[in-house]
Amino acid sequence: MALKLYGSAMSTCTSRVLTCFHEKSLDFELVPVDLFAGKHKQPPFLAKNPFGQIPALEDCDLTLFGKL
Ligand SMILES: N[C@@H](CCC(=O)N[C@@H](CS)C(=O)NCC(=O)O)C(=O)O
Repeated sequence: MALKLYGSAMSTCTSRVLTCFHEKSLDFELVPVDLFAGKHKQPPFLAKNPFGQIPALEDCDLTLFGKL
């Protein structure tokens, strides 16, 4: 499976991406990031998105993320 979405289904920003994936019938894995436990501000996630915000999207070697 190539697409990995790091985020939380409870986050609007993540849900927006999930909606697009479903609309396009893409095969993906949702990797949960626990905002309430502050996991988005810890090194493993900051390696995906240095801004510490969900979601982050990995497609093989490519990582995409946004910032408000
Ligand atoms: N422009 C970004 C914004 C991402 C964003 O604001 N994520 C929020 C959750 S919906 C977040 O990570 N908030 C926690 C924080 O900023 O510490 C996008 O749309 O992906």
